[in-house]
Parts: sequence; structure tokens; C-alpha cells
Amino acid sequence: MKDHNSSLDVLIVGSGFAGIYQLYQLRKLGYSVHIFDAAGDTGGTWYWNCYPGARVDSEIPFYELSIQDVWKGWAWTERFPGWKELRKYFNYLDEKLNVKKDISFNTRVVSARWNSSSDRWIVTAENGQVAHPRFLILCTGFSSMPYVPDFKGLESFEGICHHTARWPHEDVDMKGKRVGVIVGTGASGVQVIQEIGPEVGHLTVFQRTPNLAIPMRQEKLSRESQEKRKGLYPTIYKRRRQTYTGYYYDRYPKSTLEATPEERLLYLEELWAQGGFHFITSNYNDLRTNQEANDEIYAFWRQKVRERLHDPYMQEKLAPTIPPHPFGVKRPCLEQHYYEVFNQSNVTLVDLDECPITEITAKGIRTADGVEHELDAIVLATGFDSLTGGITQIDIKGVDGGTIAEKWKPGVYSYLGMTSANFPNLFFMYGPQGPTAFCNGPTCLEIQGDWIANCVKYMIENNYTRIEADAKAEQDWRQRVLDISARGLWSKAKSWYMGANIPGKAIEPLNWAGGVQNYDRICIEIAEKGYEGFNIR
Ligand code: N01
Repeated sequence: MKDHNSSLDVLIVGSGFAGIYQLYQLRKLGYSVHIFDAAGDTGGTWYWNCYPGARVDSEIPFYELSIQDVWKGWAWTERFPGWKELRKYFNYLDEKLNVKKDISFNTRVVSARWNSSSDRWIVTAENGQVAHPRFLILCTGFSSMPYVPDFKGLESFEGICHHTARWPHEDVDMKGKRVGVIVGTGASGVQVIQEIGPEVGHLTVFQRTPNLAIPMRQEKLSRESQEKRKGLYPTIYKRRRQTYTGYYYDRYPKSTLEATPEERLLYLEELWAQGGFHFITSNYNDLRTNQEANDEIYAFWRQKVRERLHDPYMQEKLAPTIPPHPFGVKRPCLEQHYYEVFNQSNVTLVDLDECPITEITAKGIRTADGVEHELDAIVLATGFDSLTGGITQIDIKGVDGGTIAEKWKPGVYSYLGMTSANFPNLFFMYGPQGPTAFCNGPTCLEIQGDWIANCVKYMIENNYTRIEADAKAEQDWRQRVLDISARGLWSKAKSWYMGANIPGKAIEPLNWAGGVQNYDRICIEIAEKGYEGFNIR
């Protein structure tokens, strides 16, 4: 058992983008920092999500760290890189920043206890490692806790069966096999389906809700073309903090219904042609607040998708006449040839709304109509206990001995989406009540990472040993998050944005929907006011 003794300033949990950025910033300030990670290597989500077709939906160079020593020498091969290239990027981060020397891999943190007499955390990992850091920073990501529904008989299935986020690192051969994707319509499922669809023997997609997927428009990139643009990178990284979603492009400063039908059609065509999240992030500014406007955008999307599908059954299932929910308030996936897969003769779509799964058998999946769909492999693309699960899976006990999981059972209480009362010197990044799922990942974690690093510096330089969110400030922050979301259409979809995908979880807005630029400003102002809303001593 290794004991990281009481000289440790900061322990970080997780070595994805957030953990590595935080390590880099804090080391630069001269503090002793260490990372515990359950994974066998760096990468965070890109370590765990290596299912067929896994790739990022945010384009580069927005989706990378703004650290000059890294971006100067690095070049990507695709506009939306796949998981293998992202893993290479993480190795390059190590080559440049020498991060792995401060990381304990295969070290899953299971508990954290606040020690009021030393103002330190006692953090214990499954493998027996212990640390006593002054500050504990959870960089566990918003999707580190896979969710597998409680399907009757799941353990009896005799074929191959994996959750997308626990996919084996060695290749799983599915060529020619009969594969069922349950349920293939989140971002993970869409990617698996379009990747394996062309090569498997038969594909059965068990769909509950169609994904309102939009075109990715993947592009190959040359090193030369990226080099030519690098002079602009510092501006791009600054700009991404000034927009609503953390990219450098922003919402169109006009409402959908203000535009004439001709103007609207031409603008939507332009966004459609650009690909990526432009169709969401650069769309009219009332897309997610006005149902009538949203219906217009949905109608455009539906027509585009239907044009690509040959079979009227598939048209209605994948792009229904009546929208399953407002467009863009449940995470749309970027697709490359997703819809064409459903034109193949070896692909079947089972509508689980009409005919739910009753059990999983040794041979496959049985649905309510009594049919047993025989399968060689089942892909569980059933999502995550998102935003809170990465934090609440750790047994974290605060000042009064209560756990954070108990505290958040009726709903999340955080201050600035980074701290929670009763848990001093604990920070979390890319979690609930921050811009998280409504923000380009690296933008959000750099904003929060800088803020936390500055806070740690403030504490240490002033010889303070304890900082804790005030309960009133936390209550106000929560209310602010709820009020801003209530102005939008998010509650009309049953999604992980609202915690609605996990049975028993409180249904409430889990993301800051007030814009990244505003979030950044508020956090900075609070720090400038001497960390207003925190009790410090
Ligand atoms: O998970 P999801 P995901 N019976 O929760 C269905 C990020 N990500 O892993 O919609 C039947 O979105 C569920 O059905 P429904 C990204 O932010 C990014 O796909 O609830 N079906 C849904 O279809 C993303 O949003 C990337 O009706 C059940 C699916 O399972 C987030 O991670 C790639 C069911 C779960 O979809 C999560 O995406 C991948 C049940 N009991 C992921 N329970 C990129 O950047 C659930 N489902 C590309």
C-alpha cells in the first residue's frame, strides 16, 4: 500500500482532458499534485470509449487543450478525430508535459473522508493507495458511470455483450455476425450502427427514441493546412470563452420567426452544409426557447432525413411526423452515413415504444410480441448516469459525515457547478450545474481549471486551510440554474440533460444553460470579490 503523505497539496481524480489540464496548471504554480485514475492509461472518456466508430463530435482545433507547448507541434488527421487518434494525442500530451510520472493508474478512488482536525481529505483507492491532500479535485467527467438497464435475463445471454463504455481494448470481431444494438439511438449507438452496419451479417436496432442526428461532414486534414492556421489559434482559444457554447461561432442573433421563409431556408441550408454542431450552435437564437420556431427547424431536419431513407416505415420511425421532442433539447449525434444503414436489406428496426423488451435470453432478445430475436452479439449503448454519477459513485463524506450521494438524492446542490456545501476543499469539474453538456469540453474545463487553480493559489498564499461553499450561495446558484433552464424547452425531453434516463434520479436541469461567456464572467467576478459566497479560514 502506497501512502501519499500529508505534504500533498492536491489530489486529482481522473486523467482525461480535465485532470491533465489541472495537473499542468497546478504544477506550474509549484504545488505538489498527484492523480489517481481507475483506467490503465490517460485519456478519460477516450480510454474507456473504444467501441467501433467512437469519435468526437466537437471539431478541432476547438477540441484540444490551449497549451502552446502541445498545440504547436501537434496536427490532427481529421476534422472530427476518432478514439485511436485521441489516444495518440494523450500520449503526445505526456511526451510534452511529462504527466504520467504523477499519475497512479489502475487506482480507482472509492472513498474520501474530510478530516476537520487537519483540514485535509483522506482519500482511499480500491487497490489500497491512500492520499491526504489539502485539496481534492474530481475530474471524473460527465459520463464515467455507465448505465445498464435492469433487463431481465441479461446475464443469461451466451453471446458477446458489452456496454459501449466498457468495450474491450482488443478488437471484437463482428463481421458477418447477427448483432443487436440496444438501444442504438444515443450518440454512442448512432456511431456503432453506422460503423458496423455495413459489415455485420444482420443488424437489429432496438430503438426507443430516434436520435435527431445531423451531418458531421468529416474531412481529412493535412499538417500543412493546420500549420497555416496556427497563427490564429491563440485568438480561437480566447474566443471560445466568449461564446454561448464554447466554440468560436455563436448563435445567430435573430429569431427563427423574424426571418422570411426564404431567408430561413437559405440560412438552414448553409448550416446544414457546414456540418458539425453548426446546425445547433449557430442556429437562430430561439431554437431552444420557442416551440413554434423549433417546429420549423424540426420540419427542415425531417425532410432532409426522409430524403435519404427509401422505406416509408424507416422514414416514420427515424424521422417521425410528430417530433419525439423539441429539436436540440436532447443531444443530437453527428452522423456520417447513419441513415443509409437503414436502407440495407440486412437491417431491422424494432420500435420499443410499440413492442418493449421483455427479457434477454441465452440466444438473444425477446420482445413483448413474443418474438425472440436471435443474436450473436448485443451492444449495450444505453448511456450513463451522467453529470452526477462520476461523483456520487465515490463514497465522499463531508463535515457532518453525510455523503454527497445522499445530499444530491433529492436534487443537486452546488455552488458554481464546482463546489458543494459540507464538502470543504473539494472541487469538481465538468459536472452538474456547470456549462458541461452545453459546452465544448476543453473550453469548460479550462475555464473551471483556471478558476480552481487560482483559488488553490489564493488559499495557499494567504495561509488559509479551508474553503467551503455557503449554503445560501449554493441555494441561490441552484435556483439560478433552474430558472434559466425554465426559459427553454429542455424539460420537454426525457433526457440525461435532465437526469431523466436513470430510474429514481431527481428530474431537474443538470447544466448551466446561461451561456459559457456569462458563466466565465460570473466565476471570475466571484473570485475578484474575495470568493464571495464561500466561507474561508
Ligand atoms: O447515451 P444516451 P450515449 N430500454 O443516454 C436507450 C456523449 N457521447 O452513450 O432515448 C431501451 O444518449 C435510450 O433510449 P431513450 C454525448 O454527450 C459523445 O449514446 O431514453 N432503451 C437511448 O437511446 C452523449 O449524449 C460522443 O428513449 C434504453 C440510449 O439507450 C452522451 O455521451 C459519443 C433503455 C442511451 O443514449 C451519452 O451518449 C458517445 C431501456 N431500458 C457519447 N435505457 C461523441 O462525442 C436507455 N435506453 C461522438
